[in-house]
Amino acid sequence: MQEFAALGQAADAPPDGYVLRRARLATLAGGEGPLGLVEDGALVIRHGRIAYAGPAGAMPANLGDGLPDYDLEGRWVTPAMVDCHTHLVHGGERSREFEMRLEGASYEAIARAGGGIVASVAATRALGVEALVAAALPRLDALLREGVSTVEVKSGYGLDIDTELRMLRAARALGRARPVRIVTTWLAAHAVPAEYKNRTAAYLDAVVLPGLDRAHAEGLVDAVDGFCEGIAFSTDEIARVFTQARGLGLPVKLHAEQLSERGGAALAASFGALSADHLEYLSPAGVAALRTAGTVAVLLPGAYYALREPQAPPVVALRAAGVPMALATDCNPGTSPLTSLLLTMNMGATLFGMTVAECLAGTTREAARALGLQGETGTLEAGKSADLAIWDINGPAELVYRMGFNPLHARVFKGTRCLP
Ligand code: DI6
Ligand code: FE
Repeated sequence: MQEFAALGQAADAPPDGYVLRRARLATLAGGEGPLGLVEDGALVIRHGRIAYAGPAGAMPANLGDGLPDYDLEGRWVTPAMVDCHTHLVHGGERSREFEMRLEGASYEAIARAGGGIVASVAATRALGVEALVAAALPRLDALLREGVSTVEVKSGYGLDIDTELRMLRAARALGRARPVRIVTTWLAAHAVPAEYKNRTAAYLDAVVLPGLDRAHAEGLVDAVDGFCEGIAFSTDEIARVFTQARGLGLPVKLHAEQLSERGGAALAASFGALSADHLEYLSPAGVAALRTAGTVAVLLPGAYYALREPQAPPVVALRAAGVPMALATDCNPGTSPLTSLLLTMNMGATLFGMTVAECLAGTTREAARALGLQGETGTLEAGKSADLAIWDINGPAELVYRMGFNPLHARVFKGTRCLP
């Protein structure tokens, strides 16, 4: 049996297969308790996929025959993490607004005064694809260093067709620049740009809807999102965007009930949305609608924290209803300049009252579900992509408990060991 470090890295040819032994597993599927724990575990990886994950003693005899063995020396293995809601691609930063909020200005007041999302638009419009990639890479690398292997990236800081398309081209380029799975989302309905002020319908007609057709035709878009809010788009306006998405066969998701209750979650559920995100002001009727549709509630404690939002999302009601809950960074320059999914889990527990198991499921299995990738990643199960995070910890709770500490030992993406 060899040391795990002997397994070739991303640059080397991926091995046909190998066995990982002396592993402790949190499979998030079969095993003990809600985390699916296996104390003396083994994994068989073949052609980048998991062929077996479970007790070493129950591994089918011939499965690992002829494959090299690697020793994890009792380390913990979880599914690689999934950040299912980010605005990773954008120009500039907004630390000045942070200072204004410290001086007492509200997010809505800053937005109405020409700051907010619209302020990041000019900075993003100024950058070409390469510069957008260069700006996003340090943020992506911060996520990867903590064991993330799948990242959703939204457009929404271009608000004209060319820049929105450029943002998505940059997102796709990130997936070629690093060993990571990038999932793209069309979010032109994020804000109304200055040139369409008070002409929201015209903005939808001229930019959001035709741009979506183009992004789809170019293969740049995996899903469609919008911002349903008093300072952004109404449910009727979002319904137009979602109807277009449905016509193209694209799944939808929505920023809903973040700053006020608008019925966005129920609208999203009525379109069979993959997820409804934020949800601080979600009503009981909204909870019921998500439950019926099987829509994932994506909770974003980074934005809640940065805005010092007085109301937390209704975790108790979501849990009682059995709505799947995911956690994501919402990495964006305005309300969540956060690039740590580990800290996000700590915030989910401390600020929202989620359990350790909910936090870990929320950044793996449920986050994958929020992207429609539940068949591909997010658990340690035979048949899925071999996307693993290997940790130097005493137990999974330590991942949620610590703040500002990164115990990642190694990351495996599609079976290939990557530098942390
Ligand atoms: N909700 C948010 O928290 C971010 N977008 C959204 O729809 C904020 C984006 C920003 O302020 O730049
Ligand atoms: Fe967001």
